[in-house]
Amino acid sequence: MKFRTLFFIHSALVTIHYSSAAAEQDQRATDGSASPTPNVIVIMADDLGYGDVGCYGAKPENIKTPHIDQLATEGLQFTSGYCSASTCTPTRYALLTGTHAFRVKGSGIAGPNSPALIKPDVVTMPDLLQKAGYKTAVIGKWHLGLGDKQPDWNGDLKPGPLEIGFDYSFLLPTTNDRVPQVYVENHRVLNLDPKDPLWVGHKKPSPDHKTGISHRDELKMDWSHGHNSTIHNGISRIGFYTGGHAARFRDEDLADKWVEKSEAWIKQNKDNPFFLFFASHDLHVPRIPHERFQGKSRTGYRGDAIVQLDWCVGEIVRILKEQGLEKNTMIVFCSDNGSVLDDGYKDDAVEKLHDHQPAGPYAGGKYKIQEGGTRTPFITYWPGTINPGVSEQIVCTIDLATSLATHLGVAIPEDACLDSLDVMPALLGQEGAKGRSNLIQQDNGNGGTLGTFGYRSGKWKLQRKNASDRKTKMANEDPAKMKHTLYDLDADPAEKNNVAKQNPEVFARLKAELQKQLDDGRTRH
Ligand code: NG6
Ligand code: CA
Repeated sequence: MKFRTLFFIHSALVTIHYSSAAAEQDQRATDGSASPTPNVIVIMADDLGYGDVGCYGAKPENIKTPHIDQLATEGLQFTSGYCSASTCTPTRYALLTGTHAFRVKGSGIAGPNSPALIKPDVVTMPDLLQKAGYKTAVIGKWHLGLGDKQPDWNGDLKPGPLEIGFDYSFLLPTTNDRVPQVYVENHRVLNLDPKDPLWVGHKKPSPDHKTGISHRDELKMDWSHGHNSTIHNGISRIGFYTGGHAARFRDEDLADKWVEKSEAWIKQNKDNPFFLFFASHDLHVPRIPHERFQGKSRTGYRGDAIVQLDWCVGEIVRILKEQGLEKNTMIVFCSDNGSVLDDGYKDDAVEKLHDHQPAGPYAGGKYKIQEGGTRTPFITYWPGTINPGVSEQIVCTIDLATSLATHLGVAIPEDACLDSLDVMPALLGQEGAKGRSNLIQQDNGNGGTLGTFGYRSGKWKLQRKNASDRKTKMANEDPAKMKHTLYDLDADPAEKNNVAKQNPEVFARLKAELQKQLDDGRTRH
């Protein structure tokens, strides 16, 4: 309590200080020094792997990403940029709270009727930015739950983003392979007709309800595993729903909608510092890009969805330029987890892969603790402030909260942002700036602190695999029963050769460091 009170007093002072700075928007950063109050746009791709874009090795004959490549050419491209987990919900949880999701029960992949996972009393990155006078918005995929016990789809969907620091939200509430296919603007389902209420559940609502099993031959994209419940737009999903017909969207239109809403919001807020979390759904399944992008890569809809994502990045830069904001806005481009090919639909991702390497030189991908699970494209861009180049520093999406708050002079309560470190100098590419010395890599995190983890420290990579005890069905509590292995990422980026025996001291040190970070309950001190 004490920290929260102090936090608000301090924040009020910071707000007064920065509202005058806000009036100087146009003059900021003209002398080449980092503006104290840049606009911040976090563009988070969904399931984008390390090798999925041109500047990280994708060949143009497979997938072209000119706009993302340009961001990298004019900005700073990280070779050790990470998200904190290899699935969506925990990475997003950690991005917004600055705390590893495995420390918080129930923060794994959220289901269609998940309640809000970030509780209103948790201090978040948008809270901290609001305290610095920022207007804040999230536009795109949420997948962090809505409502107290479960979403009230026909009423007020709260708590949600507006209760944790966002001034505006325009959401795909879950993830688009899960029901329902409706937009949620602030607290309400957009265009919902009260005469046609929306029902969402996990059981078939009536015997004649069409599903991906009963009407498989009518589907425009077949499923490969799971994803065989309610059908909408010719695609069967995870979960069931009825009603809300006037509110339903077409999958093909999502990217256009995110850009349209972002453009309107940026124009409305351009006279004060703003923070936009642009949460693209590309290239998560079902991969249904707009008709104008279909066939634009030779790697099928998976590649086409990356082309669509690239278009969105170009649009954001266009909007900034048109509004005269590009020199005063920091863009962070990142992903929420690594790559996956077949994630539940038969969209030819495997068949049309050609020689494309979604995870680049790394092993694993989505759901995994190998590098391919969390090491992803990561670019910072701020013309005139960030010197273009390539950085080998280790940075993670979880660090944005503390990095930005520190840059803005906002105090972070001691009991908040427990794992978010200030790596702002590294994000800005300042000379000699260091990123992290180590990083925990989470999978979906169902095991909590008894789970399976990757742990990177310098060039070394520790893998710790924990399975449930066969008799008790509980996760092993004894670290001695967990399987640990060690890899030298410089020599072996694909984590093939366990070198624990050859490096006993490093192995022991990394095991102890990881265990301590799990036991301590925090890594920001
Ligand atoms: C899995 C789904 C997968 C995807 C993932 C979440 C099945 C068989 N698999 O449970 O398709 O939805 O959850 O992806 O249903 S994420 O990127 O949002 O974390
Ligand atoms: Ca994802």
